[in-house]
Amino acid sequence: MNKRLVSFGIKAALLLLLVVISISLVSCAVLQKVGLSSKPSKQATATIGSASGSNVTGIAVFTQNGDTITLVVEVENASPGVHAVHIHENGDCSAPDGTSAGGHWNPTNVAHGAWGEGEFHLGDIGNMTVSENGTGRIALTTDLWEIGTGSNVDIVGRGIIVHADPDDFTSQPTGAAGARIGCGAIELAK
Ligand SMILES: [Cu+2]
Ligand SMILES: [Zn+2]
Repeated sequence: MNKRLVSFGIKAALLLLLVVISISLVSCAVLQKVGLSSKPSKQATATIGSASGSNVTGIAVFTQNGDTITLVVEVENASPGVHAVHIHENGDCSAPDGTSAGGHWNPTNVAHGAWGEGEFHLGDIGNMTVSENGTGRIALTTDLWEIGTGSNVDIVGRGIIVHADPDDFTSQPTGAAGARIGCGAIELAK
């Protein structure tokens, strides 16, 4: 075979290899940015259904990044205004009024309160504002929870509760947040 032809062939092959490597590197980075990486971070989710005769639906997503977990709760068809959101002990929404979810999740055995201020339950997420169109969102990032470890601070198997009223952050042990209008069981994402 012609020497020049062979040399051209090798150069062309190397160039093609370089292009393929670049494309795969870029697409990996893009996929990671949009959260579609083949190796997703640990996640847990809860599908929120209505309770106590409400029409509330929603979703809660817990995503781990290193030592921190970010929770995003989003609801629809809720009454406009301020609604308390908590993690309760049981991932059990079988009772029509949500009472099967038990009390506030409180693995550290402290008083109810406002997140990040003095004593507070590990389930004291806070108050979510629902707008006129019935949608609301609350987010929280913390290193106090774990996902799927089976430890006493593992959020899997617990319940998310959306209340009719705001949390006053002082009344014990519930924050006087009223009826339970939304409930979801927290499960490890597959
Ligand atoms: Cu609650
Ligand atoms: Zn509490």
